[in-house]
Amino acid sequence: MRLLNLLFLLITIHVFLISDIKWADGELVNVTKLEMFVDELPDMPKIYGFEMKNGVPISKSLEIGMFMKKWKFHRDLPSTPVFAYGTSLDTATIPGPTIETIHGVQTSITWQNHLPPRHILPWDPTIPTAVSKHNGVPTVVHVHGGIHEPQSDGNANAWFTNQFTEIGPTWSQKTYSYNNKQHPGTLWYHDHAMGLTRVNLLAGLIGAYIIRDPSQEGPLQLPLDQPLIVFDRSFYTDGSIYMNRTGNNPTIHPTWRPEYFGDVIIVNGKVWPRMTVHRRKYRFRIINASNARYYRFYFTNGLSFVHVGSDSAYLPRPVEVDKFVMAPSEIADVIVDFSTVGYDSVLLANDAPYPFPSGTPVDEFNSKIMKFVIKGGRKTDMWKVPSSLIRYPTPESSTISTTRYISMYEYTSGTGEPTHLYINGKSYDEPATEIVKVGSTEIWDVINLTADNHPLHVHLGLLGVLDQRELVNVEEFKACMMKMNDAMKCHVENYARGDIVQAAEHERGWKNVVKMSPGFLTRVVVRFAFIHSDESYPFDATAEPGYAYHCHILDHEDNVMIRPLKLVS
Ligand SMILES: [Cu+2]
Repeated sequence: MRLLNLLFLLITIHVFLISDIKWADGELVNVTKLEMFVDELPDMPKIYGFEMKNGVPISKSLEIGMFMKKWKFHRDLPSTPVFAYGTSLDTATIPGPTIETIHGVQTSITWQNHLPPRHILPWDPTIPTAVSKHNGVPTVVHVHGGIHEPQSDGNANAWFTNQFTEIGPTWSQKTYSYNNKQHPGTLWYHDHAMGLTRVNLLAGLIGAYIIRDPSQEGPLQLPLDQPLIVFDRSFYTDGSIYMNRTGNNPTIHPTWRPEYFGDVIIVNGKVWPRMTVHRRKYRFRIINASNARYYRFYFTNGLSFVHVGSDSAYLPRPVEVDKFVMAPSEIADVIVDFSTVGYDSVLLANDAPYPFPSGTPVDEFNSKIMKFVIKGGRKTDMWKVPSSLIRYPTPESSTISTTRYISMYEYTSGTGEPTHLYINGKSYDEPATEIVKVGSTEIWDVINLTADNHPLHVHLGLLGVLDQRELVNVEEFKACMMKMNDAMKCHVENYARGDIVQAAEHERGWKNVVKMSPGFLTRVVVRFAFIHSDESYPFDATAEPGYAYHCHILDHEDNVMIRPLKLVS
């Protein structure tokens, strides 16, 4: 009898596990049925990475978990299973809590994986992927834009599963230390596990991280700020997140596709939300947390954006624009002045084709982002847009030690469908070729041989665009590069002599991500030192497991547009 009971129990467990494997399926939500602007924009909870002692901020240790829970993305959509960051299951949110830190005050975070044995989204074991031998979803957290020790940088192979039951080959510590000694600004944290970045972020593992420096920023008297984390998703009618279950080359990669695009646009965890604002200035820290979607933001009534920062760094002076493009992972720090608006509401809209720049035009749905409902009369607005902000050494004046070529390739199958993408014709596993000196500044000539724009992100370093040169006879050059994989031997100088295009004015400061136009050679200064002081890094940047640089279209990064970056002294 006991044996029978045991057998029954085993069968039950087996059936449970099998049913657990089943990923969401069925019919997609008809987006025309989702009414726009019915949910209020949430303000994500704040977690403080410091504490006050006798009026002075001192360092603090935090524990932040990753939880599976249900999240309500829209009034008329059933709750969605997600992976969410938070201090508890109850308080975890999509996006996760905003981590507030103070310049120069260390924050230590123990990231805890409380995720279930299996992923809620289909992933693809045929691309280089972190795979747990038993059960468990591999995760590892990267603070994007952070200048941190390699052991706390979120190396793709430093992953861990629930309770640290299993760890990746480069895992070294449970608690990450963030010194916060860099320039003040907007960063964001997200998962970075090998081959799972696109699904782990799609499931919800994203959040904002802010470094404030009251002595530098106080005198600017900028308006109070609000993060706006923007991403696109599609949903099944049962509320679960849609992720394709079949790849574009299913015989090679069963589920991987080159780009994920969703039907609806989500801001701070709500589909097409609305935010009630007063007639005054607001500061928005806009983070594009989409897997692959670019946005070209504009207000339908012509209201403008005043950029005060680009990615994590302030600009030397404000730059006013009517429209601007954001690639995945880019951050725009903008001021919007509602004080003189003659309307009761304004729409934030998008007209960027996908893939960018020459893909499908936007439709009625993915062209809408959110609505600002403007309440009341004109307020006395104490906030200012100062004529100058924070000036760092300009990218041009840097002392350059090395120039290197970085080439972006896309490979296709016999049917012409992309199978994988590489940087410099190499996979991630091949030894580091970008070996850079701590404290140095280099020029990277980035050659984009593909048809799409790619956002290049360099861990640890800061980027400054010099210019973009159009390639002439690009097919001839590409043929040579596909064969030789060597810009010098292929005489790049004979091809990089088309039109010279300058970066947009609001993108001429120090950045963490630079958009690489297709068919262009983009010259970028890469600095491996602080920009706000001459001090050296307060950690050993040469330690293992080193850093990485990669395309921030997550579906590209996973397969495998990412390369190791090694620092030496
Ligand atoms: Cu890419």
